[in-house]
Amino acid sequence: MPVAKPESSDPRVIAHVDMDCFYVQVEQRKQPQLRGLPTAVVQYNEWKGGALIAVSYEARKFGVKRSMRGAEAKEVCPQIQLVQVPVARGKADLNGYRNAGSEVVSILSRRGRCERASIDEVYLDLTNAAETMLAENPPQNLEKIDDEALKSHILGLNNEDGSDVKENVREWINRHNADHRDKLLACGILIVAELRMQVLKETEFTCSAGIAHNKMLAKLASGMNKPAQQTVVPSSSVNGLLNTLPIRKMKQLGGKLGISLQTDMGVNTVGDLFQFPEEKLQERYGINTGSWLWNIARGISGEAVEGRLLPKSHGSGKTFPGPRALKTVPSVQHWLNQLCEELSERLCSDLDQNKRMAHTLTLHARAYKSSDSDSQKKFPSKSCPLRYGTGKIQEDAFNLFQAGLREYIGFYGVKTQGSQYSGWGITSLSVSASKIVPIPSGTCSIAKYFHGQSTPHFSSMQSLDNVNANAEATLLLPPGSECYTEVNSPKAEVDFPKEESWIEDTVPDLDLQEHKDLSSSLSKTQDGFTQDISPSLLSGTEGCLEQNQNKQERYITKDEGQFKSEYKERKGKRVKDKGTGTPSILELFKSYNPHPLGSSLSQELKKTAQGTGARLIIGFEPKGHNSLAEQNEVGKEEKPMHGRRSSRDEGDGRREAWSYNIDEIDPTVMDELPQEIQDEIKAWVQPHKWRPNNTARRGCKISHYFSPTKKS
Ligand code: DCP
Repeated sequence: MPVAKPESSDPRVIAHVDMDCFYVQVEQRKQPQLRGLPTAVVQYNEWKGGALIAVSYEARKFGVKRSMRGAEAKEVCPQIQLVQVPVARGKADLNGYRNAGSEVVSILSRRGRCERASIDEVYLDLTNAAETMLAENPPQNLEKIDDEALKSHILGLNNEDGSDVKENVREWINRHNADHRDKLLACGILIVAELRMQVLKETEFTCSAGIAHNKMLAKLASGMNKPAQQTVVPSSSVNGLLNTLPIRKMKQLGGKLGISLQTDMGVNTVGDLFQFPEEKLQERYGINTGSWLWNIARGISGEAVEGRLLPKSHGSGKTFPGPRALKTVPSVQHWLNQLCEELSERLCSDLDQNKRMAHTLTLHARAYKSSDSDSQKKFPSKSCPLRYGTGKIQEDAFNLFQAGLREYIGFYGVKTQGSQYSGWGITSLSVSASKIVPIPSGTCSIAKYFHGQSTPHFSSMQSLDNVNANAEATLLLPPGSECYTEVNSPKAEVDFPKEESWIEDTVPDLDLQEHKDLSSSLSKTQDGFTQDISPSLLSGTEGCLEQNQNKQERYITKDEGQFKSEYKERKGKRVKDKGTGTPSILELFKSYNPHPLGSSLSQELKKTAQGTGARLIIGFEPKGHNSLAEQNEVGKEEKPMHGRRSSRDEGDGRREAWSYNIDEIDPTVMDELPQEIQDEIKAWVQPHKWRPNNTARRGCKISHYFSPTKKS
């Protein structure tokens, strides 16, 4: 649920910048002869001319819309130029668009904290830049104001018929008697206009922007005047902006909460929401959500701009509409392999360029059953710890799919169908990698990890006796602290590529989106998690080596002397001057042979596991394993599984991937679970620490959650 955060009393200057018809602009830059012509980018699937995924503003004038297919667009605009999205592995290849977005981000991040929100959207916190401008060169003293700034739309500014609109804007910017908030916005107008012009000059792309005192209002404003314009929301205009705004247009209200407000409370506009007392909203939706709703109805939002230039997750997906639905397990496996290959490439590239590793692999699918009264049932999304290496990701994703399918159609349906059609179809598939954290740097270097010198993951192991206490402390820093800042600082020598994005034919699930938003707010309320690197995660990075061998090397600032000299020998002149001369992470992995089961680390793991005898299976069961629910059924109790082990655990090498010593539960995986389940697990793991929060709801026990017949 969203957490209500009061807006800081100090006014902020926030901008939301959104590229105009982004994919079209990227294609027009590649083919300049298309500039100024009605143009659209169409999806890979060519049926009826392909689905339109981006439409130029020239084409929009003819009534061409994104919901159309190419053939339909040709009917309303015969001269339209249709450009097919680039293709790789039988699906859209968005790398060119991601990289183009990164070019823009690197320019926009020059004036303040920058949060990359999607492939073509960015939030900027320009408060410091605006305060500095106000102190040193306030707008009221400016004689010359750039035309781009004068073209701004200031909500609430009275542009009477016949008055010179630009002159009105100039007066507003130059006002001496404006309050501090408006003066800051005036600075914001100038800064954003300048940034947008810089983007145009350096990339040839136009963008539009909203400028306000918080993210929510800035985002609402950026879409109001497109293309290539900016819109400003002074405090005095907030109520006017929100009053008639449909409730579902608000961030986080596009899903179930928005529907509930409409159907249960009769709220259709933000103005309707404004009428409800805070207590009433809290009564219906809980304290936090109620307050949050009350605040947003007034345009109040304390959500901060996160300093994040890199994506929070990577995803790859594809839809299979109508007759293209996948109806056999082998066909699903074929496509999963393609998607996982792409995902793995992006993970390797992220590891290589940004020194980051993802911890959680998630599979989403949409499905139908042709002969079932339960046609509303959704295909369950499944997650597991992410292991690096294309083959491992493929294997794990396929296991996740099978676990989901078992739950969706029932165990026997999966068992009996083989490669025969058995009444189900998959209409969309996607895999994503999330919980991406930087590899701890400095004292907690990856080399030390391999040499067993420090890692919180193994810090409890007796045999790893040379644990460096300082290193451990560094590792335990929550996200957002040292390690993270280093990677995200605009000055850091990192590329800013790759944004989380889903190809057009991956239909984003609004409910899932809402869930994502809500769970991210939730996770912020929890303790910072340990930035550990699990062995399952590390084994397999050797796959990245091959994939990246021919790529330009980037360097990490670490002190692994032995690797450094080896590296220099091998790479010699490939050392770039912007790097530090220290080895690339990939080189580092080359020097190590991380066999998942044969490694000493794995042996340590096994020893520890045997020592405590405590294991917990999270999320789903691999083939040949009892599910947690099954285990509980056998034991006829819902209790922590200390000391309990399935007999089928023995001798199955894959067990390492799915089951845990309870000391080693990956907190990032726990974040995926419902709060009450998280509390329950935490109470088992660290009773002294978590018992106060152990408020599991009745009927929401862990066995319910994992059970295929889960009702709650
Ligand atoms: N996109 C996609 N599939 C969708 C929606 C969008 O592939 N269903 C891609 C193509 C868009 C890009 O994402 O160019 C950005 O989407 P926007 O919604 O921001 O739309 P545009 O940038 O195309 O146009 P606008 O100027 O209206 O923002």
